[in-house]
Amino acid sequence: MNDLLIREFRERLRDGKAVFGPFMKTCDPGFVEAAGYAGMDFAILDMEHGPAGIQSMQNNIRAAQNSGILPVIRVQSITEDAIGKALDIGAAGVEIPKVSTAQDAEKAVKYARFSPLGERGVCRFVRAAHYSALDKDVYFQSANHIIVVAQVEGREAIENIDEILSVEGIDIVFIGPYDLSQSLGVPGQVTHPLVEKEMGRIVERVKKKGIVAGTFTDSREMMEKWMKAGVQYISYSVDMGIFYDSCRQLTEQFRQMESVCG
Ligand code: 3PY
Ligand code: MG
Repeated sequence: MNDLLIREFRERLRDGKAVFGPFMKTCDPGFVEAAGYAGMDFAILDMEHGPAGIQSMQNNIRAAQNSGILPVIRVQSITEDAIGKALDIGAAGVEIPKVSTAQDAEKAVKYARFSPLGERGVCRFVRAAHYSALDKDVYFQSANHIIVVAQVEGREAIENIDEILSVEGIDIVFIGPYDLSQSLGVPGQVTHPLVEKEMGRIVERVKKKGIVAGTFTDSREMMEKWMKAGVQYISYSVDMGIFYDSCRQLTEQFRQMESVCG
């Protein structure tokens, strides 16, 4: 189920192309399916800021696999429980918030990968292992192909960026511009020169290390700016925000029509 999605995703990144997807807070798998049918590459199912619990997430993952969009879970913390459960229900990737030190990055890899790369808790009766229907060797090998995304989003992470980048097993380093802006004293100002300068520096260091850079964008301008800078994992807005924008635009169009027709 995930193998093909992960292979295609990794190939795109290896070819220097960008991948694109939203954060999603929905508890309704239908929205995840719709994002897949729209051709998006990945969905970041958000357990850090979203209300969905692990049971809803399991169905969100089924929907993602059904419509060909890579399911990544943003876990709530760098803990064995949060990371292990997300992978056990079948996430093809985990996105770890607030990775600020090399030790944080090491913990993320340790909890996300089986031996010899890490020490992920083992149970082969979970959805990811097809409830034991998958051959054990196949499961242990294929499970280690999952994508690990480390979010760097504060001053401490900036200070420790080289140490974080030297940890083996991180596929994507993702800059969280909102938390970063707060940490730099300009909360919410994600296009503030101070924030853009630090983001630019991190992107250069990440690329130099041969790691994929990612970030969050919530405007076309931001998306274009960071794609031009070589950011390949582009998250754009949030399901609720996308829905809100659409509703607002339609309402504005309706009000204009009303004033002409009515
Ligand atoms: C941030 O901007 O802080 C994120 O975590 C991504 O939205
Ligand atoms: Mg954040």
